[in-house]
Parts: sequence; structure tokens; C-alpha cells
Amino acid sequence: MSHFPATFGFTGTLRPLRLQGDILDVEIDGDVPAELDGAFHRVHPDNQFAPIFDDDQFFNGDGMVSMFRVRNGKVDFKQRYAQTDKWKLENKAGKSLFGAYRNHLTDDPSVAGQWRGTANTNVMVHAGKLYAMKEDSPCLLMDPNTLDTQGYTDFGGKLAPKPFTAHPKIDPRTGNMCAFSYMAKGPMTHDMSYFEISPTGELLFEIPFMNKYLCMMHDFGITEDYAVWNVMPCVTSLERLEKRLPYFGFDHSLPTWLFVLPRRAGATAADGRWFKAPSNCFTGHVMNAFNDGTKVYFDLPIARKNSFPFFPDVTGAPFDPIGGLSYLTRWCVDMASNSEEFESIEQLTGLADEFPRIDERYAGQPYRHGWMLIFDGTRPYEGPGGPFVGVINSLAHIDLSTGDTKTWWPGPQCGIQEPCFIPKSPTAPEGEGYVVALVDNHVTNYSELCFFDAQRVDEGPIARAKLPVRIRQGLHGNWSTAAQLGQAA
Ligand code: V55
Ligand code: FE
Repeated sequence: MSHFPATFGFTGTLRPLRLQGDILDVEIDGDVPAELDGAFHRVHPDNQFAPIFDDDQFFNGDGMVSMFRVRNGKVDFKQRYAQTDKWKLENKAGKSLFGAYRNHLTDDPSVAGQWRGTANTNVMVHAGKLYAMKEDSPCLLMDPNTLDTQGYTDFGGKLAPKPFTAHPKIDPRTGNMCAFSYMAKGPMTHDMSYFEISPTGELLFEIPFMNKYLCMMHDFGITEDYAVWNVMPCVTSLERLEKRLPYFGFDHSLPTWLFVLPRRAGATAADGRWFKAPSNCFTGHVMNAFNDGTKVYFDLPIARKNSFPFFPDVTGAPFDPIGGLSYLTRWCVDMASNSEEFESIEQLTGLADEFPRIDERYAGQPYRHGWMLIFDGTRPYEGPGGPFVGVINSLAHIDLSTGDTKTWWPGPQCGIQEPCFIPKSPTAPEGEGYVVALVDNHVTNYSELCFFDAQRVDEGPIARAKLPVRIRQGLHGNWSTAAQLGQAA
């Protein structure tokens, strides 16, 4: 007796998958580069059981982790649920116990006080573990090879249990994982903290600070010297929860901010600086950031208006789909300036884009190559539609030294998921390598993991690992090498 809602969010393109399993030696068209030895892990929301509320939203699904283990030109596929505390409690009960997205007031009383995390947003290998993350809960550890869940970590007892961002960055110079927590002292607290985790998984230092307002803090950037947060008024309040409103709503009357904090042990909130964007705007995922002395550069897609229809305008104003399109933009602020004003704002492309990625070996450094997904409204779409799909329909490479872009469109039946860059070798120049991305056919209902020459995405995939199912629309994922997996030859 599993009655999923017959709604847009659970039918057609967004029909739940809920499939755990293994496929050894996936069927391949073309040639997967023989030098690749590692794994692409990615995650999508996929409710274990039918939701309590029919209007349950996509971001509330349980994390389903996929692994594509690539070696010797072959691809093995594995897919497992992230067994969060929530997943285990519901698995035992045989039904959903947790209610609406981030609204604990809607939960079954038997789960009061439990972490509500779904680990559905990002997966990344660090210190020999797969970190599975959701921004409202601590970091869940999984075995990166078997996908067995080990549970939430407190980093050897050094980091008090608190929410952990789904968008940590690894500093390529130190190997440290740079991460943060918001609502760090509990739901609806303005407390935040920045921290770094060593290559062996130990907490190195933590810097607490306070936010401007209670809002979604989804992503951030690092530079060699600073951690940088875009702070936008996608706001929440206890009152919203009591009224059973969507957890977040967008407030176009509040400023959008940038907070810059020195990234060193011993720095305090007083060393950080707030800069005010010239106008309210919606800030998306961070492509990269870097600093040149006191000048801090921060690259991310920006939209004039709210991009999340499911977190509507607080005034009740209707969603503006054109205003909600975002464009990769470079913000610059100067830590030596005497004002809270930005130094400059430069739009870097005319293509509407999101899900920006880089060659992660250049995280926090000046860089040249970026990849992202494009909303190409001129292309036809033949699938059943749904949020994020049918509209995110192309892959792009951008050369930031020239602004030149190359794009690839997978055809009218397909959507495409976030790309991930893989260096050709550890010492290859920036951007030399491959990009992988899942291409989902919403008519035939099959997905393919497509491999591209990273700087020639316009030529289409050089290889496709063809799955006999369609993987549900997901969020984020990352590549790890055989050495990072503890499987080096
Ligand atoms: C985001 C995604 C989330 C979430 C909060 O894309 C923000 C942004 C997949 O869950 O809970
Ligand atoms: Fe994200």
C-alpha cells in the first residue's frame, strides 16, 4: 500500500526511482578513456516511502547515492540509499514519519528531536570516506566503495553535532576541506561557523560568526586567504513553520550581501567584512572565487528575481520565470576599502546558466575553465515536464580568458544533470581532461553517463555508459581517484 501523490512532483519526469542495486560492466557506446581510474559519485532525492503531505517537495526526498566506478575503459554502477537516522527510523516503521521540508512541527511525535537530514544534496570523497550531505544536518559518512552507511560524524568528538553545508570545498594547496554550518546552534538561530577539516579528517579550527538574517545558506567560495558567502533573502521564520508555509520565501525588499572572512585559525567574526550588493538579487551556486591581495573575486550565476518557484515571494507576488533565470557573474570587493560597496560587477555570459563547475585543482585560485548547465529556451522539449527538467537542457564550457562558450544540446527528449570535470592526469594543465554528466531521456526513460572531451563539449559525448533505467533528477556529485578510494594499483 504505497500511495504516492499523483502530483507533478511524483509523476512523469519526477516519478520516484527508489532502486538500489549493482550493474557490473555497464553497456558502453564509444570508448571510455582507458587512463581514467576512479569513481563519479552523485546523489538525488528519492523518498523511501510515500510522503506524509501530497505537496511534499523535491528537496525533501531521501538521498539516493549513485556510484560510477570507472577503470580499464569499463564502468560499474552501484546505487544505494544514504541510510540517515531519518531513513533508519522510517525503514523500521515502514512508513514516513517526518513531515514537510524542514518543518519539524509536522513530524510524527515519535521522532521529535531527531536529525531530519536526508543526505540528498552532495556526495564527496574526503579522508577515505564518502561525505553525504544535507545542509540542515551533520555530515553522514559512507564507505566510498561499498556505499554502506557509517552514520553521522562529529569529527572525533571535536565538532559539536551541527548542520554541515552540502557545498564544502577542498583547498588544493592544503588538502583541507573547508566547510561551514548555519543555524549552528539550532533551528532559527543566526549562528554560523566556518571550519576546516584536515586531509585525515580532523577538525583543525572553527570560527563562529552571526548571519544578517535567517536565510538559506546553500553554497560559498574559498580563496587562498578568505572564505566568502553570498547571503540572499531566501528567508525563513518560526512563524512560517507555524503557518505551514513553505520553509523558505523570498523577500525582495531586503539587501543581498557578501560576507568575507579571513580563513585562518585565530581569526574572529570581527575580522570579517560585509559588503552590500547594489540591488537585491538571487544568488546561485558558486563557480569559484580567488583573491589578488585584498581584492576578492567571486563568480556565480545571479538572477534579478527569485529562482525557486517552490519558495515563493513573501508578498505573494507570482513567480517570474524570466527574472528567475541566472547568468554567470563576477563580483569583486576590496577588503581594504572603507565602504560596504562592491568594487565591480561583470556579467560573464549571455547564456542562462546554473550548476557551475571547475577543474577542482584550481578551487580558490585564479582559473580559466568553467562548465555549467544552460537553460536554452529556443530548444524544443518533448518530455512530460517538471521543475528543473525540460528547461535545463544543454551543457556548456566557458573559457573565462575570452568569454567564449561551447555548448551541446542532447536533443528534444532529454535533460542533463550537473557536469563534473575529471583531469586527464594529476599533473595535466588546467581544464585538460574529461567532463561526465548524466543525460536522461524522459521519453524512453533511460539515462546515460556521457563522457566529453572537457574543452570540446560541442562535439558531443566520446562515450556513453547506457543504463537500463532512468536515474531521477539529482543535485551534485564529484570525482575521486582510485588513490582517494584507497584502491590505487
Ligand atoms: C538546495 C537544495 C536542497 C536544500 C536546500 O539547491 C537548498 C539548493 C536538495 O536540497 O535542502
Ligand atoms: Fe547545491
